[in-house]
Amino acid sequence: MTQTTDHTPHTARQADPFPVKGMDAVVFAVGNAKQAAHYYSTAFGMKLVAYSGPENGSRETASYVLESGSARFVFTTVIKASTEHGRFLAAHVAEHGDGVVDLAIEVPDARAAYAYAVEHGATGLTEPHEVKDEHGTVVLAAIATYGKTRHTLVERSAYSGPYLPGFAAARPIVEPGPRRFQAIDHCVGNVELGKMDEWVGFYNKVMGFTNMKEFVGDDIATEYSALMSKVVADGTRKVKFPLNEPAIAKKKSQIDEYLEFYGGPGVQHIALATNDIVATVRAMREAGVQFLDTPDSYYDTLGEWVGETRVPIDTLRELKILADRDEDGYLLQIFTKPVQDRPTVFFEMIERHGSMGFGKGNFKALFEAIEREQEKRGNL
Ligand code: TYF
Ligand code: FE
Repeated sequence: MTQTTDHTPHTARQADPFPVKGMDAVVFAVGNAKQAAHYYSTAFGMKLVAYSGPENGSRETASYVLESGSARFVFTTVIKASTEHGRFLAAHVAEHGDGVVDLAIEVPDARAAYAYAVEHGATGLTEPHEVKDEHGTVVLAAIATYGKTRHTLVERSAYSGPYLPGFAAARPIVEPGPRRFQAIDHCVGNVELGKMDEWVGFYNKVMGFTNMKEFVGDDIATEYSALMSKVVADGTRKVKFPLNEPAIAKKKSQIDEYLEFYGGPGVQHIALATNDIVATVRAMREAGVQFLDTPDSYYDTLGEWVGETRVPIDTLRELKILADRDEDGYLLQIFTKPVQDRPTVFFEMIERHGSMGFGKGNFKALFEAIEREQEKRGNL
């Protein structure tokens, strides 16, 4: 199922060709940013920290910036399209539904990062430029990735404002409770049949990202997953991008379902790191978030192979949390159902204890759960 390949981070061998500090933000284009901000506040426990809209000079778009620890989400919508950017956002929502338009990466030097990427074959979308306000200067540049998704490269070491120039500080929408997650763990892209290796190569060349050892090959794909998957990551393993493509299997691939309803390649799921998945899942379930179901039979044999975990098996069973172990440790994870009407974007909550993997021991249980949902939608 898992084969070993070279997954030595760059830093172990040579200077990192494309240094990154981490994920800067996940930017969503949505139909109703005001309501999205409310959902991510109440259901995901995030804190609204900044806003840009007609009240502070942005007449075309409204954007809400929410944080949970180092994780930052931005929800943007169009109020009245009058520029190319506004028309892009309006068309994006019309064509793809709510989705991710930008996996923004914080870099120490945006000009150097952009130059390296474009030199190595990236399509430049925005040349490096400075934006300033009373809080300092940010350098921004952007390159294209799969579908209509982009990577904005953000250099913000000389900036102290709440997000970017043009945004005003905002107060939380609801009284914040305990934090439900503290970081973005990984961001997964779905690409078309036969394109996974091209996009892996893109990240290898353009960003110097290296392949992690965990992947789903065609053996496992035809058996039950109906997808192939590889993971690329930066030299420090702070930014991890798994890439999926559909596989021809016994059942219609969940990736094909995504591509059909999203209208092309795009971000499939965002995994959020928590250090108390039990409290997080309880709070999210109470707030009405729906998670994929896991049959009781999974828990009947779990203890035999996963060994001791922080959380008793009965609690995992109650909350339908999955567990996996590899040579480095274990992880606990759970997946939401899609968070919009289209069967497209969803989230994963993950609590890591040493394991750097993605839950390969759960792929069978997970993909069967996804297929049960596909069947309910009539898409299997
Ligand atoms: O990110 C991952 O690789 C895991 C497993 O459609 C996964 O979360 C892979 C594909 C998928 C759902 C989960
Ligand atoms: Fe994942």
